[in-house]
Amino acid sequence: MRTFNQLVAMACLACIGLSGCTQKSEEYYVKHVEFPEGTTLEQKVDMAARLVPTPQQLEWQKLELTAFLHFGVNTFTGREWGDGKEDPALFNPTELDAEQWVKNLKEAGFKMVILTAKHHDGFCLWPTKTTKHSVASSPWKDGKGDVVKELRDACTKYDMKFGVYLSPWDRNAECYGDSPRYNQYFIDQLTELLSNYGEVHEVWFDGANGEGPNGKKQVYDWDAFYKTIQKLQPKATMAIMGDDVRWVGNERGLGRETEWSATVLTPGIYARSEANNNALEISSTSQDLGGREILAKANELFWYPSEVDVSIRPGWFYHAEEDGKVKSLKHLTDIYFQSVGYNSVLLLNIPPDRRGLIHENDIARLKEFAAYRQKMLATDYVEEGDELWNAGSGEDREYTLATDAKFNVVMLQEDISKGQRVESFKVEALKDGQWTLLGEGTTVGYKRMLRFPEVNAEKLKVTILSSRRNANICKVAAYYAEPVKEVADRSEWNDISRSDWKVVSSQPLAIDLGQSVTLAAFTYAPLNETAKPTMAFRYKFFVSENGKQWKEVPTNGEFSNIMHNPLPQTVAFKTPVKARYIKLDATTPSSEKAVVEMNEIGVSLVKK
Ligand code: FUL
Repeated sequence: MRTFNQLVAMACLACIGLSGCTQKSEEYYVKHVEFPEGTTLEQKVDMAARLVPTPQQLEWQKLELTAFLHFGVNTFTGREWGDGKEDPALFNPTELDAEQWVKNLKEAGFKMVILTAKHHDGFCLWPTKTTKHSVASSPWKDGKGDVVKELRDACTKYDMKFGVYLSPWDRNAECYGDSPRYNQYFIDQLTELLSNYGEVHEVWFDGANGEGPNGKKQVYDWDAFYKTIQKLQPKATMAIMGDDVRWVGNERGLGRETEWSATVLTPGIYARSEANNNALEISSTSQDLGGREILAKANELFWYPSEVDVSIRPGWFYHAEEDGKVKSLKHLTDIYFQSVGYNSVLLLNIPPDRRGLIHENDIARLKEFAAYRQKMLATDYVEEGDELWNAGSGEDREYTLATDAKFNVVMLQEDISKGQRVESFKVEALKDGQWTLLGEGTTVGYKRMLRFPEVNAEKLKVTILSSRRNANICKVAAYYAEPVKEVADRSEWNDISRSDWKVVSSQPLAIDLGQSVTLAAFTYAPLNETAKPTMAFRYKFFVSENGKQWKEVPTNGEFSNIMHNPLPQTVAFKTPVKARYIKLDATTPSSEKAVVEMNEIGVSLVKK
C-alpha cells in the first residue's frame, strides 16, 4: 500500500495571503491528514478546516453531472447481474451508436461518461487479450467491434470526459479466487484500458461481491491496482474502491444534508480501512462521517467527497419492461437537489438498449431535465453574489436582490480549494422592512442548495452560524425553480388482490392465492424499498395446484443487487405456469434463511 508519509509530505503547502482574506497564511493538507497523539478536538477541527482536495478531485467536483452507461450481456439477457456463463453470441446490438449516447448526454449537461467496460459477468466490451469472453467472440461487427473505442472516439468528438468501470468481481474468469493469478488478470485488463484509449478521467471500481460465504474468495491487490492507475493515468480519479471519490451509501439518488468531503471514513482500498472504520463504528452508509462528534474519536481524516450514483430506470441495465418506468422529472429534480445541491457529484445511469441506443423515453426525460435546470439557473436574483466573503462564525452578510425577485432556491458555495468549513448557516429575506427566516442548513462545501416556498424580497441575509476557521464563501445565488407535479407512480406489480390470499407456511413462505391462475411472472418487493439483513437474495420458486405436490419453476435464482438497490424485482417465467399455491424458498445475502412477508410478493397473470 502506498505510504501516507509520501502524501503528507507533498501535502503541506503554504498559502501566501489571499485577497480579501483576514487570515494571512494557512498551511493546508492535501487529501489526507493524520492527527498526532493528544490532538484536542479544537485542534482537529482546525486541521480539518485546512484539508483540501487534490487538483483532480477539485476538477471532478466541478463536473457536477456525470453519466453512467450500464451496457453488456445483461442488456441482452434481461438480468441485473450476469452469472458469467452467458454465451458471447448474445451480445449483438443492431444499431450501436456511441455518438448518439454522447451527443445526447452532452446536450443534457453531462460532463463525463463512465462505461461498464466489464460488469460482474466478466464480459469485456473491448477485444481484450486476457479472455475470449468479450465482444471479439460476439457476432457484433463480426467480432471486430470495440465499444470502449467507439465511446472514446465519441467523447473526443464531443469534448466529453471519459471513464471506465471495471468490475473487480468477475463471475466468468476461471482464475477468480486464485488471488495472485486473478490480480494479474485484472491488472492486465486495466493496463489495456488505460493504455489504448487515450486519456481516462475516472476509474470506477465497484465494491459489490455477491458470492456469499461459500463463494470463491478473492483477495484483491488494491495497492497494485492503484499503482497501475498511477503509472498509466496519473490524472484519473479513482472512485468507490478508490481513494478519490466515495460512494454516498445508497443507489437511490439520496445525498446527505450534512455532507463532509473532509471525512473520517478510511477508503476501502487501504489495508487499515476495516480496522479504522470498525473502531469508529462507521461505514459508507453512516449518517455522520465528518461532524465534531466523530472527529473527536478519529485519528486521521481524508478528502474523500461523495458521489451519488442512481439509475434513471429501476434497474442499472436496460430492460424493455421498464420503458414506462423512467424516473419522472419531479424525481430527477429531487435527485439533483439532493446530490449536486448536497455537496455531491451526481452519477446518473442511462443504460443503452438492445439496439445500442439510448431509448427515446430516456432522451425525452433528459431533455426535460436539462431544460428545467437551464431555466432555473438562467436568472440569479442576487447582486454581487460572486464577491469572496471570508466569514467567521456568527457573521452575516446582506445581499441586494434584483427588483421583483421571486425565488425559492438559495445556493451557497465555498471555495473548497481552501477547505470545507461551514458547519451551519441560515438564510433570511427582507420584505417591507421585515426579516423572515427562509431556511437553515448545516454543511455547504462545494455547493449547497436550499429549497423553500417561493418569496418576493428586496434583500437576502446569509449568516454563517458556525464555521471551522473562517469560511470562504465564493458564491451566493437565488433562483426560481418551477414547482413540478409528480406523475402517478405506474409501478404495478401485483395482479390479484391479496385479500383472498392465505399464508400456508411462513418458512419458507408459501401462499394460497385463493384461486387457480396462470402466472407469467412473480415479483419480490422488499418492504418500504429498504434493505435488511433478513431479506431474500438467492431463491427457488415453486408452484402447486393442491398445496402438496410442488414444482420448481426455472429461474436464475438470484435477486441481483437487491442489497444495494432494494426495489421490486420481477422474475418473468420462460413459459407461463398454472398455480393456486406459490412458494418462495430464499436465503439472505449471508446464506441464512430469509424472512419474506406476503405483501412483499406479487404475481403477474398472463395477459389475454
Ligand atoms: C453495484 C453493482 O452491483 C450494480 O450492478 C451496479 O453496477 C452499481 C453501479 O453498483 O454495486
